[in-house]
Amino acid sequence: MTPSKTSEGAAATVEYLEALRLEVNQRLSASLEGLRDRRSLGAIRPPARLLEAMRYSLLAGGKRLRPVLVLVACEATGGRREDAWPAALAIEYLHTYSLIHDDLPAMDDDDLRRGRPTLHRAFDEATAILAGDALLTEAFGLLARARRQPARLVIELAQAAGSCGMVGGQQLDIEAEHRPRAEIQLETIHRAKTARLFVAAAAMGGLAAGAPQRQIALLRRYGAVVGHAFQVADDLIDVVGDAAATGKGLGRDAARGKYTYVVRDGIDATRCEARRLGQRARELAEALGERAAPLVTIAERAVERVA
Ligand code: GRG
Repeated sequence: MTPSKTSEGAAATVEYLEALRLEVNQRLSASLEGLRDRRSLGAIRPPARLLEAMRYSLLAGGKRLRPVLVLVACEATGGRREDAWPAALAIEYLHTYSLIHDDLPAMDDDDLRRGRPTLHRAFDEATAILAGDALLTEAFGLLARARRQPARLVIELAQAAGSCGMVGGQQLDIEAEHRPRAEIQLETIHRAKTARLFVAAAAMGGLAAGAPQRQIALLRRYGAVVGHAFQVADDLIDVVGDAAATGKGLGRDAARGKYTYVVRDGIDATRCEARRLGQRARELAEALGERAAPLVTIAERAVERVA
């Protein structure tokens, strides 16, 4: 029996993931400090209000799933964690930009995010748009400075986040609001909008490790299933979750008349699907061997809130 399969092993893995989450917070904070002193090619330093807005959202206490996934995917394929930090920080910058823009009046018009007022409510709409733009742009600056395969990392994140990925999925999601429900392909929307970033996180971990193609392909499959599981669980949590834990309140989808997995399939079938996807992600992680124990734990945790 491997250490991770004992209860002490599992507890140690959970502790390890928590330590990584805290280190992500520290490194995100330090990376913003680095921006404060940067003056590129004789231009200005970042304006204080813009930096303050970026900091407000970036350090608001998210779960840090995507950066932690980058780090443990790197280690699962034999890489050094140190080499994965640029990709880990970049994906959290990019994810935070997507949340800021998703909350804007032109999109979801939300008041709460990560347990406190959304950025456009706490600051103003223009600053929120610009802080999101700055985080998105700086994400690619971080990746370009990676020691190993920077161009491949840039391509991976650009494809995941752009018109064929998260932004494309967001557009489909908005268009779905005006379509008959029978025509809406929830899987297509969420594969692009949510799961594609998890695929990129896992793949970038493998790229930072210099892992062989076969392992990167396995990481991609794992990322796709974990990302899908995460979205199915997110739909369920909006109906049956713990309001305090979400940081954004419950019943938001229903209040907006949003078409979700729960609306389409019902609570029980959605819970069953979340469990099935969690189990599938576990199996894919196990195929990567013992070093992938943290990936197994992430698969379990993606759905444990609704299991
Ligand atoms: C506006 C370009 C653009 C894209 C928006 C990410 C996204 C696309 C929208 C967020 C809306 C949403 C509820 C998506 C479902 C799953 C999801 C991405 C939840 C938020 O991610 P968590 O739970 O958040 O990892 P934390 O705060 O923990 O980082």
